[in-house]
Amino acid sequence: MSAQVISSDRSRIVIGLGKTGLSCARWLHQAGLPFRIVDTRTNPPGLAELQAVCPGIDVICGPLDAELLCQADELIVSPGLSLKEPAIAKAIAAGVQVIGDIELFCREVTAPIIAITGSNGKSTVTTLVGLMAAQAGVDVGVGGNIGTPVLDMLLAIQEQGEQELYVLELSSFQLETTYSLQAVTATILNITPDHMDRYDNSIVAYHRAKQRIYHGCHGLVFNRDDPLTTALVPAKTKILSFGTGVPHNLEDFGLMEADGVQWLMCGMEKLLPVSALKVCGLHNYTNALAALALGSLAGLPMAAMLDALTQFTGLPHRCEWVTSNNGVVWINDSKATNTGATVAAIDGLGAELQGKIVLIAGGDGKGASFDDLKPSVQRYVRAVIVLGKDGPRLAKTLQNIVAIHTVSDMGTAVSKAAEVANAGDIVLLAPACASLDMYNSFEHRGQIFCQHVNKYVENLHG
Ligand code: UMA
Ligand code: ADP
Repeated sequence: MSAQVISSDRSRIVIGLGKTGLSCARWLHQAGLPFRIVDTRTNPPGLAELQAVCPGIDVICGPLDAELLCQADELIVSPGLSLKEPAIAKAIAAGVQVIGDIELFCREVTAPIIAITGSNGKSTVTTLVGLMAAQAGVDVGVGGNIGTPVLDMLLAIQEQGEQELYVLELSSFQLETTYSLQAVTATILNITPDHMDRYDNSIVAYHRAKQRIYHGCHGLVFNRDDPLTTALVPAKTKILSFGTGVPHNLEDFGLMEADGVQWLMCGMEKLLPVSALKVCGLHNYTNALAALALGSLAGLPMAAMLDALTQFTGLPHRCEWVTSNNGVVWINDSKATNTGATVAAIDGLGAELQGKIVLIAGGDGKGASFDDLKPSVQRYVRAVIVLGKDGPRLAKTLQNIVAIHTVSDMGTAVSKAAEVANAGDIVLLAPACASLDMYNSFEHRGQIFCQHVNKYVENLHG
């Protein structure tokens, strides 16, 4: 732990009582630091647990009170709330300090941090780097936007001691309130529009938030295929790149075809044929290359990294094989919550397919345009089955290039897909939208899809 101690005489307010707010409460409570909690919801999800863990803590639910926030010295804001919320904006204007859970974490740990952001592929790359480090015998902690709040990892330190390395998935929201990251290695994997509802439809504002990951970093990994992932950094910063082309120099990572075999490359060295990976699609090959670049800048041995790569079977709800029936393969990519992810899934699967893709899509489009889907849909998709809040907008965007079927629930989407798919096709759930208009989470949406698919196949076989 660093010597930087958080002052105990500050008036501190934690805003939000979801996973992050609860972890902040646990951390501050065990540190003996006074705080209050506010949440805009009348019954926030963490309320019962908070009362059990830190009884007597002052919790204020309902609309944010600007006057209360302006009186605080420090606000610890959860990522789900925008800093543009009027009461928070007013407090910032009044000079109140605003930080997030990642900032608290960074101020406390001394072990190196590998930090990963991007529009898509974050969880896959974060998991891969964590597995690579573990395979190399490093005591590693993996957390952040991927699901484990970082302050819960800090609490574990008190019992087990600090780990040797932390691998953090960071969202643009978390980066907005982080100042002291100074990662040993940081990356932006790619930038395509996401969360446009939080960034006033401005890719510039979203990009600016993502770029904060590079502040004070010692090593930087960028994507050669996406110029938005690079940054101006001091000359002493070590820089590596990855991309789908042949690497430009001996330490960079890329792909190369030799005698009909596609290889993961480091410079001119063939590392592994892509056929040795258990995940498929060009986007997953670039995820593997990004993880190799991050691991190698952090000093992980190549043999252990390659072992981890060949063992990795992919995360649930990311281009996950569900079943195959009558020559039709069913794939669950519920985590494709923006157009960039859906394009990657369609292109990745479509390129290696005999038949066509029947796409199930729709949900909450978070204010983004669906135009970027058009070329991939035109090339690889037989029909699109749309549902959810932005289903009609999606249908309107794609209506002149592909057959559209509008449905109101996942069960009907699955039976319609079965009706229009031919042998050799893939039915792909890759919604290009968040799930919260109809489901609790992308996992919930994926589970409901899988249940309907499995029920349909069971019924077929009597
Ligand atoms: N909310 C309110 N009022 C409040 C506080 C929150 O209405 O006072 C709403 C938010 O608008 C949001 C929801 O509650 O819709 C959850 O917000 P939160 O900040 O409480 O979220 P947590 O439960 O703390 O979970 C957060 C991340 N969620 C978000 O950023 C929305 C989780 O990422 C992350 O795993 C967790 O912290 C641990 O770090 C989820 C996510 O969807 C998976 N992230 C986005 C993404 O990946 O695209 C950024
Ligand atoms: P994130 O954590 O950024 O949401 P995930 O690793 O969970 O990323 O993958 C989410 C979805 O994004 C996947 O289901 C897949 O459709 C798509 N995807 C994964 N990797 C990439 C990539 N490198 N480029 C574009 N899309 C990707």
